[in-house]
Amino acid sequence: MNFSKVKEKIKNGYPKGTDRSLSYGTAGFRGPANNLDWVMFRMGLLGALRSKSQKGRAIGAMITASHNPVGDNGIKLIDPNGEMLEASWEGVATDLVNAGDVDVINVLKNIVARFNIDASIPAIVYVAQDTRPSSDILSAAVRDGVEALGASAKDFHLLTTPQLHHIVNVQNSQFGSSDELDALAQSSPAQDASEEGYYAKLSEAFVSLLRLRGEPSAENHYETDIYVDGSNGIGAMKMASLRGRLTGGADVKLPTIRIFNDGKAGVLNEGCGADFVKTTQKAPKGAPYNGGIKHASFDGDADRIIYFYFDEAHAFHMLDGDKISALISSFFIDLVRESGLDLKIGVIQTAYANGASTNYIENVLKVPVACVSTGVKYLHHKAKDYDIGIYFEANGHGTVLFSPRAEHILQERISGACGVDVVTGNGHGHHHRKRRDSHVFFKTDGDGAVVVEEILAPSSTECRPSDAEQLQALPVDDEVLKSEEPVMSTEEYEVLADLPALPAVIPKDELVLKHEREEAQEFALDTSKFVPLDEVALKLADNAINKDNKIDITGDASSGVAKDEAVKWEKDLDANKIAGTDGTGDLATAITNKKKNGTEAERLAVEKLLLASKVINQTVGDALADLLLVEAVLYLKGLAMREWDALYQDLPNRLLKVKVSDRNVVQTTDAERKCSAPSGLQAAIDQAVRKYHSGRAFVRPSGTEDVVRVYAEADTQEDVDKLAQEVALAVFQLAGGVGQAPGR
Ligand code: G16
Repeated sequence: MNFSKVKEKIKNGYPKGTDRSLSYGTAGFRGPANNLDWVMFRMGLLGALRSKSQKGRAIGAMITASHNPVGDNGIKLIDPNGEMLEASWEGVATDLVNAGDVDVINVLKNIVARFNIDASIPAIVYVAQDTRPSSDILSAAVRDGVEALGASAKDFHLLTTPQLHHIVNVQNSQFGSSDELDALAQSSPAQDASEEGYYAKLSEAFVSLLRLRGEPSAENHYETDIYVDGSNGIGAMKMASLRGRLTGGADVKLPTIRIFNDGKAGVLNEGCGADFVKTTQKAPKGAPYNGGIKHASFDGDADRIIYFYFDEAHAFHMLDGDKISALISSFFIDLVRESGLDLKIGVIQTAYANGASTNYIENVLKVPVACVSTGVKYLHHKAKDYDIGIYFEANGHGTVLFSPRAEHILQERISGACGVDVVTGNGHGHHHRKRRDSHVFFKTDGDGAVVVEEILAPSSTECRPSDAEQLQALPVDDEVLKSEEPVMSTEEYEVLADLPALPAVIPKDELVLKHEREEAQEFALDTSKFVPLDEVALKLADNAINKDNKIDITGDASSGVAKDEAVKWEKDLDANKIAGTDGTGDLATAITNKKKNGTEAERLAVEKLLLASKVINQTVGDALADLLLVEAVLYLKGLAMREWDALYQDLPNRLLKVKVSDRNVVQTTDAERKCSAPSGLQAAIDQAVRKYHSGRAFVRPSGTEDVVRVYAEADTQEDVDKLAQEVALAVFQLAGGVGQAPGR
């Protein structure tokens, strides 16, 4: 790799601007904008290397300081999947930025060696910026860095942070996991990897989701008008563009969105925006005080959203990230229950979550809650443990993640597929047929009978333990037998056989269900013949009924019914008498009817889940997408703001910040709920907390500003204000506070 241009640029354009050590924090690098051009240049270099290390996939570089004052700026890098930069590269970024000018080339060489980077791979970095006055010049510095390494930079100019995440994700997902990326691939941007593609995806899914409401009941209290505080930033501009794409027919009532703090007059984040509303618990300037009308505030780069409204007495009520999380969780848990699907839902919060919200989600909604450290990367990571992982920070930063398994199941349900192939082979080796993503592995025994070896299925509900038995027992259609031709090699079979097993084990036949995996799709074979599982079930039920005129409905092979479903049925029906007592005289018809009746509600729930998964931005928290999702949920549930607000009552809380000479002297543990340094601080916090009923408090160093944050909660506002003051004073005294002591 040729570094001569880098050397020259450092010397003549981007000398290091500080001796202070910087670190790539929760939101990349951030600080006063007048001393950041050299950081940007180095991040351009890093973006180019990261792209090369990812086989030339596009990397994002977003220039923003989000909620910080207008004089600050910053940069966050985005990985090829559209998510935050991988944690191991954060340290690399920190090392590169802290290197002296003369050491930069060596650090770059080390990165190339450490990650085994092929310098010849063409690289590309997608650059975008928020509306800060300093963003133009800093964007040019990033692009200079990218180009100094011979890579290309594509400038998207003004975007919200989540829009860039989305575009990077879409651009790269067209290549799947293919290794064959080259310059040609990069220069062919995916059609929808664009701002326009973003609007199209969100608006289409949103309007389609609203259409699923059906006739509103008399009880519908949805408020159509919403006022959006754009924090005088990029969110205002992009909300206006999105609003322009929201069109529907007479069958759907779209929200009327009005935007204020749109940047035409006010200053970015000054007295407005999500951070201001959350921390001061006050309305932003410019909010129209119309009783009962709903408002939403975005932050400076539109990745956070906070709702609020005024009641008839013009009193202010805030609905923060926790309330959004509670609303969305109740929506998703209801839909999952209605769909009858086996999808695991979880909610992720941080220590900032109001205790009342955790209590509501865990004890009323019965959804498990996990607590992790502040910073979207931690929440995002944890959310991947679930099929539907809902994460929101109290500050309004959050989204919902659908696992590949969940998306697959939903897609399968919607396309009406619950099918697997049943095919026999020629008696040698293992054979495999596939319809969509269900795979059956089988072999033939000496007599030519089918022995099902295992089923690789998208989910345990799609292909249940009893299915294997059903397939074994199924009289295989001669036609299907004859049509079989593709054969898998034993080696291919073994690759698949190594896939991790689901917990569900079929004891009788020692068959193991396995997760559908990307690799398996490689073996997709042309199939025209298959036997849907429902048909298998009915056929077997028929067989069973013909044989002894009764059916065991507890989920054994002959019933063709999933165990949990069977248990449900058993409560309603006397299994042994079913054919005679339900009036149909035919169990197969009874089963068909039962399935049909259940299906409409289930299908509607599945459709809603699928569309909701498209309304949201699954790469990162997104104020625009979150606004659409919240509006859709309120619309479908027919809820007014006050009804949403009444889900639970927030415990009074207070957020303060304390200026200290070095915020890193404060260290935390237990997802930031306990303070491990400086010594004595946690004891002081404990002592203060003990004095107040329902008291809770913690402190943590900010990742984006030079301060230590204090959070407190208690039974009354008066008590919580006192508690927060006491804790802030302890921080000031024990952690090197500067300036005026809190409360003095
Ligand atoms: C950034 C992160 C958020 C995090 C916030 C915390 O927000 O993206 O996940 O909650 O920082 O800030 P601090 O560490 O200062 O408390 P943003 O919106 O500023 O990018």
